[in-house]
Amino acid sequence: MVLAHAPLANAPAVLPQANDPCWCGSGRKYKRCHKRSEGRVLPGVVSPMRTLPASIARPPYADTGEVPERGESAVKSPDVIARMRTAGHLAAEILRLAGEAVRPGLTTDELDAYVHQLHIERNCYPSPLNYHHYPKSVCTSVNEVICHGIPDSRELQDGDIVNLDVTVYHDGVHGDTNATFFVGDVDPASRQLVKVTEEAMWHGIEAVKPGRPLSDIGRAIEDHAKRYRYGVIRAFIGHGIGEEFHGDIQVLHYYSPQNNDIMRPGMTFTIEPMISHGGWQHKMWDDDWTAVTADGKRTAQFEHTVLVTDDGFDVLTGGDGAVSPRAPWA
Ligand code: HM4
Ligand code: CO
Ligand code: CO
Repeated sequence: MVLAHAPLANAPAVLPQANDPCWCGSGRKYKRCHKRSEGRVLPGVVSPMRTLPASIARPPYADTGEVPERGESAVKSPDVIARMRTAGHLAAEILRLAGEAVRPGLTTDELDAYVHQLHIERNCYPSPLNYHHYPKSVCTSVNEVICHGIPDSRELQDGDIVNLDVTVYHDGVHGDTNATFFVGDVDPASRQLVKVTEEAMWHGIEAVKPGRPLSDIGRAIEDHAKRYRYGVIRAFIGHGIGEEFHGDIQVLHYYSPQNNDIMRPGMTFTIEPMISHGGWQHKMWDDDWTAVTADGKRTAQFEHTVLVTDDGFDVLTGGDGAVSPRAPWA
């Protein structure tokens, strides 16, 4: 088994045809052996957990990694909403600054160190850190990694796409936003995937309206993805958010008639579609966090935290200074 999965660094410059014997000497067909892992993201080394100054207020799970049972109501008070607006702006600013730092050669762990520092400077706790024992302050998901990629020693490569998912905890509430960034020169097909995914998120946001079922959001997202024959990832969904990082509300990114809870003014949740060049199926790395497409095709994601208002929506992580401030056509 070890030989059959020898490091890719041993691969020859000229690779075999799919049905020829693998270069590694396993005796198996190349397509049944090392072709599977070629061009795939490989796990690197994860550095020790970072610490924060004692002055920064911590969510309930920060010390133990255990998340208390959920109990928050879906409709938030004006006070919670006001604090979420501030948290949302801080998350949006950190995401923009982190995205501006993306370049070939930077490791995702170096990005994590920078994002961690940006939180400290803004009196924020990075919500992912120790949430269900997640070991880092941001999720960094490269190419076929769908979400929850753990920052490690892997260097970003020219041509990669990388999603940075930032959630801050500030003044007792969370603000959650993410975007997909280009590393150097990216191929046209990947650029289109990223553009269409951002558009799909905005189609979902524009479907937010009190009195309507949550399923309107998934329908709008799925319809847009289908126009390009892209896949909508099913296993990861938008969620309620507020004093809890992940609340009860579930926001599917594809159409399901069961997703029929009615949107009410004061509800807050995320819309965060993951869209792929291939199928919707995923698999997990052995770290139990990193989700990748089963077919190895690239995926992109964008996310905002939204509020249902009396006549539509308000984007708590949007506006000037956000990576994706508003619908491109609005
Ligand atoms: S944990 N990001 N995301 N994401 N979790 C560390 C970084 C994380 C999540 C997550 C998207 C949707 C849902 C969830 C979630 C439970 C079921 C425990 C409430 O964890 O819903 O977690
Ligand atoms: Co998540
Ligand atoms: Co989220």
